[in-house]
Amino acid sequence: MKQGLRREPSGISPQLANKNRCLVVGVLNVTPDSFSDGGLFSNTKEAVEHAQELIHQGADLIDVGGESTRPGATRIEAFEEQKKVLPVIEELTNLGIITSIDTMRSETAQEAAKAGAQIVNDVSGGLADENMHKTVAKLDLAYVLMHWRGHSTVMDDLAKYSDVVTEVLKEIDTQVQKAIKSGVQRNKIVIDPGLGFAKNPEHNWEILRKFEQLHSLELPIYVGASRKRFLAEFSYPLGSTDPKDRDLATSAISSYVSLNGAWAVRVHDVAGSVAAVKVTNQLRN
Ligand code: PMM
Repeated sequence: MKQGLRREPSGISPQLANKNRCLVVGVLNVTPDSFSDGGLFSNTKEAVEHAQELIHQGADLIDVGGESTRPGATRIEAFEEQKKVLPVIEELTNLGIITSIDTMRSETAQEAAKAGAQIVNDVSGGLADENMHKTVAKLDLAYVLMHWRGHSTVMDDLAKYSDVVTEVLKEIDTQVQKAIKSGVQRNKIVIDPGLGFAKNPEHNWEILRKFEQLHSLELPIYVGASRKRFLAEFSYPLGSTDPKDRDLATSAISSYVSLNGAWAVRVHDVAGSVAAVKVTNQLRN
């Protein structure tokens, strides 16, 4: 198998840069309704404890989000989002834990950066908030720019492609160019194909099968496959509909994308993906 070169963004903490392998990002959704861990960690103390547990399992950093992007989810107000994520980021920063902020809002990205977040993870790639790119440029942080076509209420209707990989790459490149025009340094950008966002299961599989084409933009690659619907048929126990039972399948995806040069995987079950990326790193080196 042809293995893609693993790229990483510049300006990230040496703690991350020195790993020299696919990073494992632990998901911390401080939301009442995220589809996979919804409601469990919605107060600061519990959220911080869960993040510490993920770090204990080997997570390299924690992605903190306050707004659900579950299919069909409705939006919350910015102040509500910030009320949930900012105390958690502040506390994790005080504990020496590296965080990214999962938000589509420039204002939340800015406040999260003040609280200590080191990476902005924007599932809309700058499409949801016209000030996001300018804000990221000013903050001078690494920026995960995900492929996105519309908010959760409409995204399933937007899953129409004649050639999914080509179109996703073209749309990502458009946003990359816009970000650069707004002052974001190209070497701070990480791209993400946005599995499950305006994509049906077959679209996700097609993107994964043709993963090496994602390297054509010569930017680091981030992958969020964890517990998503397209893994449902590979649940264990077989036939389970509980998203947690997609963790073994998620680890299999982590092995595959790590072997193919992903910069990072975003996962709920950290232990499985840490084992996966460490094993595949042996094979890559
Ligand atoms: N997926 C979710 C949330 N944030 N961020 C990036 N960069 N990529 C993703 O695929 C992604 C994301 C949705 O999953 P969740 O509700 O389980 O957190």
